[in-house]
Amino acid sequence: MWDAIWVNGRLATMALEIHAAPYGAIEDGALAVDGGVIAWVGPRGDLPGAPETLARAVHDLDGRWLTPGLIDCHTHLVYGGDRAAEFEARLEGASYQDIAEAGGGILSTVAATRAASEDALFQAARPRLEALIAEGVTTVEIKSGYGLDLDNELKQLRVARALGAALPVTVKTTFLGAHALPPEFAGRAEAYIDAVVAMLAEVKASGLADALDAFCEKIAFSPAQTARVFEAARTHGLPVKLHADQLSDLGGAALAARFGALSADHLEYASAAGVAAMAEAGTVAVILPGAFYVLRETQPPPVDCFRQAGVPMALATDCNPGSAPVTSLLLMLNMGCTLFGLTPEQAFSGVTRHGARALGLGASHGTLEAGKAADFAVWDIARPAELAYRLGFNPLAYAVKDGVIGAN
Ligand code: DI6
Ligand code: FE
Repeated sequence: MWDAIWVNGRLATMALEIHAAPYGAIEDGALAVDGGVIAWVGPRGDLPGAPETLARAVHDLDGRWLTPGLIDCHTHLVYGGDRAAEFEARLEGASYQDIAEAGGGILSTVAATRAASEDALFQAARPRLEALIAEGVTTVEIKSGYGLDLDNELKQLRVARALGAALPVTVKTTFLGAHALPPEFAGRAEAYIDAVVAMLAEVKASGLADALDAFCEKIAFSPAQTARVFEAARTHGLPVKLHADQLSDLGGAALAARFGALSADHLEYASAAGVAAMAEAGTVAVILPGAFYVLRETQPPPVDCFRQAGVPMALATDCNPGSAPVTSLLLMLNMGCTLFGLTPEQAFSGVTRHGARALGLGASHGTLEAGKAADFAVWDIARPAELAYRLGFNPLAYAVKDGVIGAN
C-alpha cells in the first residue's frame, strides 16, 4: 500500500522528455506518494487497481491541476533592515551604481545585517519565505553575502538552514562572500579576495553552504578576482554559480561556463560567445525579471540566443532588499513572459525543472516522476498558462512537501 494517492485531476508533470503534451500534461492523471517520494505517476486508467485498494489515503483533485512544487533558485532573502529610502532616492534621480559608490546600496544592508542578531534575522526573513511558500514554492536557494566577514556570513547561512528546518521547504544555501567590498577593506579588493578564500575553507568545514556564488561586475569584483574565488571553490569541491553580466559585459557568462558553473544569473549583457560557452558547459541561465524591472533596465537578457543554443533558462525572484524586493515567484512568471518574451510553458519550466537543475537538484526535484521528492502544488486553474497570465492573484489550493499536505 502507498501512503496516499491523488486522482481525478490533471497533472503538469514537466517531464517533457517522457510526456509529449505541453507541460508534460496527463489528463485524468493519478499520482501516488510513499515515504515522501513519488511512487507512481500516470493516467488513472493505467493504475494497477482501484485507488482505495492501492493507498491508505485517496485525495480527490476535483479536476484541478497538480504541478511540481515551485523552485526559487536565486534569493538573498536573509538580511537586516530594508532599502525603501534608496528606492525613493532612485526615483529622485540617483542610479543603483551611484548609490553603491556612495557607500549605500548593498553596504547599507551589510551594516544592518551585521548589527542584527541571529533571531532577528530569522524573524525578518520568515515572512518573506512564507510569502513564497504561500504560492507553492517548495524549494528555495538562499545566499549569504550581507555579512562579508566569517562570523556574519556563517550567521546568515545558519539562519537560512534554520528557516529550512522550521518551514515546509527545502533550502539550498550559497556562500556569497564575494558580493561587495566591505568598508574595512575599502581600496583593498585583492586583500578581501584573500579573505574570502580563507573564509571559504571555514564555510566549507561548517557544512553550511551547498554552493558558492560571486558578483562579477564593475561595482563588485573583476573576472580575475572571481576566478580566484572559483579556483578555491574547486579545491573544496563546492559547486559554483555567478552573478554575471548584469550591468555590463565583463565576460561573466563565459567565466562561469569555464568553471562548469551550475548557473550564471542575470545575464542582461551576456555576449553570444558567453551563451555558446554556457551551452557547451551545461550551465543554466537564471533570468531575474524582478531586478530588471526594479532597476528599470532596458536591455533584456538574450533569451532567443539561449533558446537557439539550447541553454536551459530558470526564472527566480532574486529576493533582496535593493534591486528586487520581490516575494512572488508567480509574478516572475508573468514578468518572464511579458518583459522577456518567454512562453508560459518556458517560464513554468524555469521555476520547476530548470530551477532544480540550477541548484544541482535535477535528479530529485523539478518534475513529477517516480522516485523524485513528493513536492507538488495543486492549483484552482483551468490551464497552466493562467499561472503566468495573471498578476497579483494566487490560485494555489494547497502544496505538498515531501508527501505532507501543507497548511498553505
Ligand atoms: N545582484 C543583485 O541583484 C543583488 N546582488 C547582486 O549581486 C542585489 C543586492 C542588493 O542590492 O542588495
Ligand atoms: Fe542576486
